[in-house]
Amino acid sequence: MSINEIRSQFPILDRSVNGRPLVYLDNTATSQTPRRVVEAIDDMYFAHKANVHRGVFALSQEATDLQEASREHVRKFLNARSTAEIIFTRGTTEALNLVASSFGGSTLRDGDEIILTVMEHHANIVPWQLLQSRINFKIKVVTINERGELDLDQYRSLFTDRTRLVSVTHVSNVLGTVNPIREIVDIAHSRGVRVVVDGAQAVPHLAVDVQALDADFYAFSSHKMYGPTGIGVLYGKEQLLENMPPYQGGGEMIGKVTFEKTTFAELPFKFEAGTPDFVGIAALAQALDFIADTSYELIASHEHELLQYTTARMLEIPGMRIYGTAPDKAAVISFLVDGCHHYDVGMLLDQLGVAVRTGHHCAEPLMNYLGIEGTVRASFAVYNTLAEADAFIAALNRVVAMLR
Ligand code: C6P
Repeated sequence: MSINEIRSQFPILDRSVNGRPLVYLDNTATSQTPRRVVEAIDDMYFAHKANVHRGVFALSQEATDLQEASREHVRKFLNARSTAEIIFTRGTTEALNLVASSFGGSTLRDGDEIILTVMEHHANIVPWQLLQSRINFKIKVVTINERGELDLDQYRSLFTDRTRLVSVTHVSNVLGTVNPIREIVDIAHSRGVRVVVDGAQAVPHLAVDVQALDADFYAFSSHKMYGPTGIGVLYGKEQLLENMPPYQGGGEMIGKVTFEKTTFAELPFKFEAGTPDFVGIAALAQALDFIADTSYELIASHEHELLQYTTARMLEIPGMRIYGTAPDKAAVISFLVDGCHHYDVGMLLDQLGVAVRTGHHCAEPLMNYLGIEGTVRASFAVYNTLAEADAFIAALNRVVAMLR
């Protein structure tokens, strides 16, 4: 499939912003949505809307079937063993809160330790800190080298006989670094320690096989991988999920309720309290099909070309500093230009039609570690083109000339 054929599936890419053709380079925050996903949402609302797992009537059965077909799609997508291991959430954030509250809350004890990394998104830091108000455990932090890669020797040295859990991002939303998850998992498992993986920035770019990674939990959001907003997935090994208490209470997650005692539903429903976003869940299957039809091979090779080309062109600009230069890197470029404030760069780029993100990217501890307030971040998706990279570089040169 050509990039132009891919682009034609995303109507938003044809619009202009501030009188210029839109160059959308904030894909790490959220990617754009192909027509087939929006059509699936329409179809759910216009033809199949009824509450799921509740009605005996045909419409409810159809909605339920579409939701559960999507769960099977996600199972295949991650190569999970069973659909019991696929829990729908509101996003990565809710998935990580679920793990911290339910798994962390039921397994950690006062005096225990967990390991995070300095490149974590707030969604993989704050839920653990909230849990610290209930349990007095310690958070240890893996640092990075000058390329933005995790220091695995230091990681190994953090383990003690009180280490109970490692929670780590697969791909950094700031540095782009692709972390060696299998190695990280093996090191932890050899000490009997469980591993949670934040896959929010991995699934848009690379194929994930949870069995090959041997991760105990894996979380991601649909809206960053061409799917609808408001939907995420938590994968967990069945035996772990089986032993965890429910995260929220309400309809759907129960077996039998009396005022004296409530029993809980089987997996995965035990963790899906209330009416789910069955419209979004059904449409997520179309995003997975879009990725399958496009293929991760094409996504990876095209994004790699965009990354290499844009990085080289950016480095021609005097005073350019790029944060994150790992050889194994997703197409995310965080940068600062000497003498230019990151907000000014972002706002002026917008005037020229280029959408990038500025600020701390919800990774303040990483910014503190790097000794900076924030960066400008340009991030690519499979529909971006080399011509857009050129437009971005031309706009950036103009902005830098203006600010200096
Ligand atoms: N990062 C970014 O611009 P939610 O908001 O739940 O869909 O995803 C949270 C999240 C968790 N982990 C990582 C590594 C992430 O990058 C994100 C979201 C966006 O970088 C929005 S802050």
